[in-house]
Amino acid sequence: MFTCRLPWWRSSATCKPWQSGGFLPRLWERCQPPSGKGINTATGQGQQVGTQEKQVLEDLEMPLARRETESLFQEQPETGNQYLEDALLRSYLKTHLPPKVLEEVNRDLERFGNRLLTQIGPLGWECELNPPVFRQYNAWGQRVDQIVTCSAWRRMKEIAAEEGLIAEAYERRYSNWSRLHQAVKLYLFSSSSGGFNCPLAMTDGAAKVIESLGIPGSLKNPFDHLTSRDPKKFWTSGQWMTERRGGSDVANGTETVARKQPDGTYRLYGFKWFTSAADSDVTLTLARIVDAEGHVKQGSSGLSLFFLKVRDEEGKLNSIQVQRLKDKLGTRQMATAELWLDGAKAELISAEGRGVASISNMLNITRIHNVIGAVASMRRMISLSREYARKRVAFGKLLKDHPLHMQTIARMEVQARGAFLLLMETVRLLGLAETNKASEQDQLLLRLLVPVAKLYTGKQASAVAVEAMESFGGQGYMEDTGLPVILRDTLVLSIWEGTTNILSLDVLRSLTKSQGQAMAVFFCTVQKKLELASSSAKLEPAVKQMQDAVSSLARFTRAAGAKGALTMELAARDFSYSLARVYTGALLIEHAARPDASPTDISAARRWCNQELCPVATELENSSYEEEEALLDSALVYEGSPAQDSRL
Ligand code: UCC
Repeated sequence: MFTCRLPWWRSSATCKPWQSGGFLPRLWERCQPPSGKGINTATGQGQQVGTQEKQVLEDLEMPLARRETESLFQEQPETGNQYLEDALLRSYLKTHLPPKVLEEVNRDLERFGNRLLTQIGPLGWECELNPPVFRQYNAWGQRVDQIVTCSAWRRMKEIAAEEGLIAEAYERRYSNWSRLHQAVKLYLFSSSSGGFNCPLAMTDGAAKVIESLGIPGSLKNPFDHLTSRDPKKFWTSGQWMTERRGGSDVANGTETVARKQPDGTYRLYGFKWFTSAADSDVTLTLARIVDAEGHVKQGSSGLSLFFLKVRDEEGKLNSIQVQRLKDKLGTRQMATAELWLDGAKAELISAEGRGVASISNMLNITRIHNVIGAVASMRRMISLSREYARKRVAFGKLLKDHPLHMQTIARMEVQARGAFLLLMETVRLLGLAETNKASEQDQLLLRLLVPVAKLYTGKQASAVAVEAMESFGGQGYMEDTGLPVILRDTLVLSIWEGTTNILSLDVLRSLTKSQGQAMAVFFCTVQKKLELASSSAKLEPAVKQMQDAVSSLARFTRAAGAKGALTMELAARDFSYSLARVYTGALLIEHAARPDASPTDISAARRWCNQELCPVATELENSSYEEEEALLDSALVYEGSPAQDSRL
């Protein structure tokens, strides 16, 4: 089953049997339009039945037709070593890493690129074909609540440890560049990981929370496990935040309570509605502590953060019941469960009532992982689309020779490049912050860029995945090509870890908390990057467009100060998009202003800056937000619906 359904771009790794005439090429064969020759298409009215029968018999024999059809096999688009094929990644590393670090990282990534191709990619596909199953009872009617994962999934965990996909960031052997090295490995890993990037995101987030708490004694052992390179020792973590009443509104939606025990630990009671990678070893979760009178405090300040092991030493669940696995559109390789906590033993790890603030350290890391997933997904889809264009003939020539087709791919490429540089910038700042090398400005910028990058790249990735799928025509819609898997797994990126609107409000939160300083740092940083390009004639139009956008953004921020909270809320998404486009524009220009920049770097920067860079200013100038306030959008949306109709 496995070998038959491997998607074609992974073929170079394991599919030698069918590459030379196995099952999959026949699927392609069936998808080809019938050849004019050899297959009888001329069954006109006047045709004699006898002639038809003769023709059918001939067709069944099909000596010529088969030869013809076989020559019409579509050659498979294949990607090679992802690292070696990623010119932008390589040029970024060359530009930013110190030479000694570059040398080592380069070697590691080239080796890793080969391992992805030969071993990890096929395992990832196996994970897709063998999603987890839930076994609630054993043969004797005893409740076992087992989440059964496939061997490839478990192997992926070992590989993650061997490759140091978490450890790299915490060992800091390259100081501030370690975080970037880790992020690049995760970026290469993501699209081949069979969904294992999700538990790694949360594991990284948990390690980050523990580290930011100063690795208290009780968490030293878990921290060592979470950051281990030893496959036998490595643990993954969950992040159980979402309950029935609130995925976004965690502060009001969390019903789980924590009862203190005589030994100082807590027992948790509640229902967690989405728990991703529910097969993880440990988790962080929020709950409300019950006081001596049996009361809990509602709202955000009633929430505290807990650490717990999912199973005990014997492998028995920690007073947790699995209700069921979620039936999701995508990320089906990974078990997402509904869990009852029925007295799960846990350790309080935040100050009481500081649960949200503490877990936001985890959120900011998982949001960066989300960006990694988004950029990786775009890169994979574009690589495949580009390869296909080199091999597929339509209207008498290769797709790559059709200007309109190539324009479409080029537009996707511009998006992916921008998103990649935004990711690298965010991770670069994170690396500085984690090695005490970040200035206060760097930290403010990092806090602002995480939600901006998460919300913007999530949307970009969804759009690019849909567009890239279309570039394969009908083949893109076929399950056994593997493309629908990428699309489904991409669509979650704008939802989990905070939806686009929630993240837009987080952008405002970060600005408010810094009392506007983050915005000042943003402008200053963009300006510096633009100055680097001031002597480049080729970049002049892009720089001019950016200067105009920066002026518009500055005008908006000045005007926004005088507007009410409602206007700012209505503007939050457009504002966040504007920040993303302006900052990304500055990064693309900076990259294109390097002495050894390629024509592609320059073209990407110019094309990026050709779009509307500051939509929020346009909307404000058109009085859109005022109009929306006055019209009350809910009235517009519900006009004529039964609930609004007073006669009903
Ligand atoms: O769990 C999920 C799926 C897991 C899968 C992960 C895989 C991802 C990897 C992908 C790889 C391809 S999905 C569930 C995720 N849930 C969310 O993202 C929650 C969404 N909701 C929010 O983010 C909300 O904005 C809340 C929960 C943060 C709002 O809470 P509050 O309590 O109403 O917000 P407050 O009162 O404004 O903030 C409380 C404190 C404040 O600090 P103090 O008290 O010092 O002023 C805030 O500044 O928390 C601080 N805070 C933050 N600090 C809030 N958010 C942040 C932040 N992002 N960074 C720093």
